[in-house]
Amino acid sequence: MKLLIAIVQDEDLYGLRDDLTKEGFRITKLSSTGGFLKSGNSTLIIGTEDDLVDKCLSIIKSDCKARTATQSVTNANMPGATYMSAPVDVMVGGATIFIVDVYKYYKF
Ligand code: 2BA
Repeated sequence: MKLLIAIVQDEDLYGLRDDLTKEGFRITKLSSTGGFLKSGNSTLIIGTEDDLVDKCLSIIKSDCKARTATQSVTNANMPGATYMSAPVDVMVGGATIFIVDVYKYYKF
């Protein structure tokens, strides 16, 4: 058994959640915050059998889109430009996924 930890953008969450549950995947959604943009995203915990991992990944891949977000970066290094901030575009997602082996799985 594998545990997929998928960090996705909130914009993709509802379609993805529906598609995964329709295909029989069990998911837990956690509200999370990215360390860099400090904006909300969603983390899905998905426990599944080894032979279903590829199917799960292909659903996530087709539902989660990369987007550009603008982040203000403060630059205090330039003389006379103390704490001026400049907007910088960063590409976010589709999805960041970690896959880990499940040592044991209990359901009581
Ligand atoms: P954030 O940390 O808010 O990062 C948003 C996007 O900002 C990232 O997109 C990346 O393009 C950029 N970024 C992040 N850290 C950066 C840095 N130190 N310098 C320059 N650009 C940086 P993604 O890579 O697609 O990540 C989307 C979200 O997935 C992240 O939100 C974070 O919540 C999570 N994530 C990504 N990689 C992770 C990792 N290795 N461990 C834990 N969470 C991760």
